[in-house]
Amino acid sequence: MTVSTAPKYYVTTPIYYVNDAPHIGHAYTTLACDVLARFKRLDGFDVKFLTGTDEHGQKVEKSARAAKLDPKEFTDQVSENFRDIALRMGFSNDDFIRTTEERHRIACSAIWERLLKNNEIYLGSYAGWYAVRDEAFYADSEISANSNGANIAPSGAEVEWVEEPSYFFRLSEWQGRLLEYYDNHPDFILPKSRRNEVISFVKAGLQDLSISRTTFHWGVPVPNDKNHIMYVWLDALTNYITAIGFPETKTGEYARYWPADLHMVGKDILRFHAVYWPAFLMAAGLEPPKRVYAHGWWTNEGQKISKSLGNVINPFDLVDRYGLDQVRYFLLREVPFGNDGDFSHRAILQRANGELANDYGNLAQRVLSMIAKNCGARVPKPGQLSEDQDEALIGQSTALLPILRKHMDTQAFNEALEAIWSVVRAANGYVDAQAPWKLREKDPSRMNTVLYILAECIRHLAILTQPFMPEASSNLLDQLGIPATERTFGAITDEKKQLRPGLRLPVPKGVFPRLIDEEIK
Ligand code: ME8
Repeated sequence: MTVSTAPKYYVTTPIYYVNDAPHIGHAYTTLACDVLARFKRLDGFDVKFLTGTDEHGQKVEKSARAAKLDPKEFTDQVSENFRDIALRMGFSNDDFIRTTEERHRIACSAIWERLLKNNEIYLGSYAGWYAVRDEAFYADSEISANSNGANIAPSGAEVEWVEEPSYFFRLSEWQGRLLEYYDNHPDFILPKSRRNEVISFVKAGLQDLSISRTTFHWGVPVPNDKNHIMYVWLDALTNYITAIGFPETKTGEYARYWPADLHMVGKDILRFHAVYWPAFLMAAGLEPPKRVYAHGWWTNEGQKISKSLGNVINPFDLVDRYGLDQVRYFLLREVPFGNDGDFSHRAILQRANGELANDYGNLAQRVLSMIAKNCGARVPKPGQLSEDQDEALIGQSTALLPILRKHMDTQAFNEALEAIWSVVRAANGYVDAQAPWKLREKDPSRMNTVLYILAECIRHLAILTQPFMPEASSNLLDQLGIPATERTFGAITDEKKQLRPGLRLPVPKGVFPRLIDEEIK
């Protein structure tokens, strides 16, 4: 067996409920993780990127019943949609976990046994509110009435009164250790505003948590008591360690990848990840993850996205309409990561045409066509470089990688893209200022230098945009004659990997078409 000496990076998405078809919100979270996974792989990390589906619980059981299917049959069908979306969006996940798999039952039983052994669980009975939509218990103080007189949780989900025997987790005893953990790990919860919310919640005091149910049966059986199934959130959260071979902790993937570097989640499920999960783990004698990032919420043209409003954005349709790279770029560029965002067709069209077709696409197209026409379709040989013009642009291009590393390590995707675009704009400015088309007769050697500098700048850009826009970037790298082995970030820092003058280039073709949408004026 070869042991990798590369640093590791373990990133996870939430596992999605299979009660519904995947929509843009699910695609968004997984996209963010995909971009990070691709970035880290190109940067030499040994990456594990996990996504999957959450298939137990009352909500899924109810949906199966509504579809007149047995829950297993239903989850088999709907889980496929999430695999399909991963394929269509170009996600590079290394594993896809389903909580109905045997490996997961084994891991859930093992974490339960550890909690039991450590005296973290006791049998009692639960009487209180439960929201099936959120699969969450709520305190009396959190409940209000909506305009129809129904009782609702702060999330807006309707709650029902539940009374049943239940095992409890001694969450109330973890307040101090959780606060200490947040204190010692200031970047455990990002963004900062969300961290503060979690800290206030924990400071207000924690109740013991009901972690088993007896009134329905679609779940993982509690190992010591067959009348109970495990609470779906304890079951679901455990997926992050199931996928790396838990309960084996000493060797193999768990030893290599745990603690996870990042659990990416939406703000709706932060409490489960930043309070319950680290408490479960610490109580089971396991390490908490290194970071939970809670991103914001997408609305559609100003409205909440919901099936009942009929405004669910289907990512398949979006990709068909605008192209994969355009959708990937838009989602991460439009909104500062962490904030809420509003989807609009006009906005995606503007970005696809303005920033992709005009700024980036045109830059590449202009330069590659000039090389094809004026340099015999070969990488031109540069002459003497001028410090303030040529070296300035190359300097800006090579300075990008450390800037991007910094932004990616805080999940600031929009800032990473802005940094890349500042170089795209600088390169376009350089084309206009140098006007290489005017140098053909007058000073061909200078023209060669200018085109070489631009080609080198595009090489940097295309390598660095691969995580965001894999198709167009790889297309550009093909057009620059860059072999597959020279597309990692190592090729940016290694001077020997610079474009070799004389290399024959293929016929250039545009990578970002201008989009016309008849429905948008
Ligand atoms: O909560 N905007 O699954 P879920 C942005 N199974 N992101 C959105 C979104 C929107 N409008 N809608 C959904 C569950 N999301 C549990 C998770 S993890 C151990 C168990 C994304 O299918 C966002 O990431 O309801 C959110 O947290 C997640 O989908 C909820 O997916």
